[in-house]
Amino acid sequence: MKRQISLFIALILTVFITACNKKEGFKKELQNEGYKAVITSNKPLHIGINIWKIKIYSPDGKPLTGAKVYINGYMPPMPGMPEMSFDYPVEDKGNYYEAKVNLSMAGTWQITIKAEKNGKTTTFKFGFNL
Ligand SMILES: [Cu+2]
Repeated sequence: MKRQISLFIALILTVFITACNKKEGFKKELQNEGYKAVITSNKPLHIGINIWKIKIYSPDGKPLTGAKVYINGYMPPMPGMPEMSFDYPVEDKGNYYEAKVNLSMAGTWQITIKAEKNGKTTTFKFGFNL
């Protein structure tokens, strides 16, 4: 009976851990000139609106708060389709920034994040295939 109970608990834990892993979502770290941007999302990259939590750190390691943050999504031209470029809304949430990134279709995306504070602009870039 004890053995059955521990097997049952092991099974529950396995299911739980698997479910958690599936929910892991999306995480990306970017660096430029000592600045760092960490993007996290509850959901993996998907077609539609992706909600990204973006934390930006200055070279001293402290969160870069009160910056003006811009995010652009660019898709190069595809056969039968011109290039596309979108500026996404970004909200300042205090110690992080929240962006609603609408990835409107499958294909190659290039993301540019700009953080501007006190006349200094730092740019982060990355790309992926959706
Ligand atoms: Cu396209």
